[in-house]
Amino acid sequence: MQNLDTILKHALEELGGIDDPVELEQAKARYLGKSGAITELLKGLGKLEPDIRRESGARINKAKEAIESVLNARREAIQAISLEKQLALELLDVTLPGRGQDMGGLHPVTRTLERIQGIFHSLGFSTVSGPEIETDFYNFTALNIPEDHPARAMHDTFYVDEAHLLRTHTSPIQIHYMMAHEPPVKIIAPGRVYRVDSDATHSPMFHQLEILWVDEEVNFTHLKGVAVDFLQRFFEKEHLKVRFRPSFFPFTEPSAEIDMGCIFCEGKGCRVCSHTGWLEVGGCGMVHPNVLKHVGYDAEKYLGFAFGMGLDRLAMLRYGVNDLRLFFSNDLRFLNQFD
Ligand code: 2NL
Repeated sequence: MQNLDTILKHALEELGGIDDPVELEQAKARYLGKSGAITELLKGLGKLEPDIRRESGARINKAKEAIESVLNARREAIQAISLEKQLALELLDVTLPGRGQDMGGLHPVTRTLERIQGIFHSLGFSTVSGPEIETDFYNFTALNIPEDHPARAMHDTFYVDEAHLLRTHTSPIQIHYMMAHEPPVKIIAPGRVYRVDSDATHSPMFHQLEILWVDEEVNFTHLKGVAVDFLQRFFEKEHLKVRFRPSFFPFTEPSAEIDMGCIFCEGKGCRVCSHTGWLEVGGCGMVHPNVLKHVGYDAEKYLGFAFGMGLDRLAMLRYGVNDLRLFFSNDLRFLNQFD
């Protein structure tokens, strides 16, 4: 029985120092396996006197239990260490749920343009585009804007070099188109335009939209009909009031400003319409004969109307946005509202 104490002491010492699972099972076999040290002692019990057998059996079983409990504790500790190691290795847990895919959305100005195009296409107009870098001729001269006109000044126009500039309006798109096509011309020209200007209502880059119809018998009533129909459909107000105020543009004669009843106060007067009950939405007129001549059209035979509007301004009115810069700052808190 001196032997049992030695075996137990060795077993506890040995098992306590093992940190490999295979080694642990091999050590277990040496003590508790078929011919393990403890098992051999149990086998020898049969040869002993009943009294001594009972006492020895109890002692051996107690030792066996002690070994088993250390063994279990070691097994758990080894497992915990190995899990710890594995987690450190697998920093990327591919079993976690993914972040999900956010759906993209169209920019409010793009949505406004698509809506506007839908209306004009239904009236038989086609969309055309043109270059953003222009020459003096397409941006000014062809549009009957004189050499000394203030719009040509450096402080209004971005010049690329002596001969090139960033278009200040979408009108040159229509000059290109008319020089390449004979009437009838029935087009809308949307696009980016650039001016040296920046505050809550002006951005150095903004969007315009112009409408042009040239044919043998186009007159101001066609202009009124198209403009009024467009505004009523765009703002979804069948009885929206529209008025035409005399104005001046070098490229149209006669010219007018287009106003519509304020959609925020229904004409009663509010901050948005400066308490006038009216909102300015654009300018228009009959194409000046000099413009027709510059593109090579017979100004005796053809007439046309044109009107222009700020696309960003239409988007602001439609969505109730009060700062133009929100459209161009790419702030997702703003843009996500349009998804
Ligand atoms: C405005 C005013 C306007 C036009 C644009 C035009 C184009 C050609 C010939 C004649 Cl090719 N006119 N465009 C005419 C009158 C007004 O725009 O307030 N735009 C935001």
